[in-house]
Amino acid sequence: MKDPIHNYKADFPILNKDFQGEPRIYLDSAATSQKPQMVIDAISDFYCTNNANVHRGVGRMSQVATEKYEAARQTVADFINAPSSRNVVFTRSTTESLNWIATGYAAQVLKPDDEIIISVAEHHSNVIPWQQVAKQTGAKLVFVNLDTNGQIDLADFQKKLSAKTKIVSLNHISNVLGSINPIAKIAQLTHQFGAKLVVDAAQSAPHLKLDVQKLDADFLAFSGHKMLGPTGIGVLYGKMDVLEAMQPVQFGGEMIDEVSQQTATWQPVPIKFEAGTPNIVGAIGLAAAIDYLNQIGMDNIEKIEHKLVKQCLAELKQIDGITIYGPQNADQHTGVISFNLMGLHPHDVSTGLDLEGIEVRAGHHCAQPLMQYLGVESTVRASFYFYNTPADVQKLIEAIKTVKEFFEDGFA
Ligand code: C6P
Repeated sequence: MKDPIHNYKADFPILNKDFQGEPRIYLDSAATSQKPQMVIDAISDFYCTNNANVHRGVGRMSQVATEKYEAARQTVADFINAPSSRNVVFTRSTTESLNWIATGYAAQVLKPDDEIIISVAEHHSNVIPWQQVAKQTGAKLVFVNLDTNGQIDLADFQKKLSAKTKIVSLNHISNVLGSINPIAKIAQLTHQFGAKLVVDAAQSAPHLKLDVQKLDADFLAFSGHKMLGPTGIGVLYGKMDVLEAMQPVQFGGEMIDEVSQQTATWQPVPIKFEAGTPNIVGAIGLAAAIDYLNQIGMDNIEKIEHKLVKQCLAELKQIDGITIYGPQNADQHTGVISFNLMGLHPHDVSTGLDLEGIEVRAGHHCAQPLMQYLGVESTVRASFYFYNTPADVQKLIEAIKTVKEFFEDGFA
């Protein structure tokens, strides 16, 4: 277990270096997180000492590679408290997981006039697969609104839930607002109508202790790269009944049981979904990332981020002409803060911050329906992780003030 005042940046080679000769503060972890040396070493060690394909050869290298790949699946299962490693399917990303759920499960069960409920705050990855499935099946896509804190409006949700609802698919944490949805409560309401709940945990898996059994989600999706792991590895968790009912979306080597000229049968869950050579080193890198997160403890990560958010919100609120979107109180907030400055375009603000050595994101954050709902085209978004420090927050605030003064003086 790491000491709570550990200098986390020291574990991340990229955070200890200048970028293009200048110091830089990384506040874009909601887009992708940085990687600790431990993860980089796990990837490099596998390629240097053990590289072989999995689930195929009887050779010892292949056997050890298979053991490591399956151990990584167990590490993920333990991290989210899944009943078994069989509930964990490796995918490429949250996006791929959600697409597979929509195509492999929902498209098989939905009928014309059935309803899928999502929210106005979903990432495009949790909108477009449902639009496609709705078109394909004749089901209707229904949008639930947000309350003043940027969370799912539970009254509106209950109004829209009905016997027609077959799928509810919602984010656990909004990638724009940082608001946390009460998933366990949403699951209880969803299940009263016999519908299935899909949770987009892309922004929660890196930051909160996830317990899929307590949340009672039927499906849950997240990406390795936002939680210190490499890109190209994602997770699709499912309860066994829905995974058994779900059809594979990709076909080929490894996922089959027997193949004849005209027919084929599948391996059991989860291998039936993992056609072809999987991202072996991605899974091993993700397991190393989880080991690192466990050394800190997800509770400590929450505490560190909560302090940063509290400091940042308090300081931002002192800036004239700022609009902060989402919850205004740090207790309901994770480390994602979106804002705009009156009269300034978010892209100009982020370019100004970039020149000040601060990496943030500006734009619609792949959530255009949310931008329409908020009545804006885009926002500036700063997103924190446990490796950020109070000094990083202070530098962000000073840089925002500098950028604001620059533009205001420029236009005076
Ligand atoms: N959000 C962001 O900057 P992928 O790209 O498949 O790893 O994750 C997609 C995704 C799905 N849901 C939510 C809530 C997300 O935040 C994301 C990724 C990044 O906000 C990149 S657009």
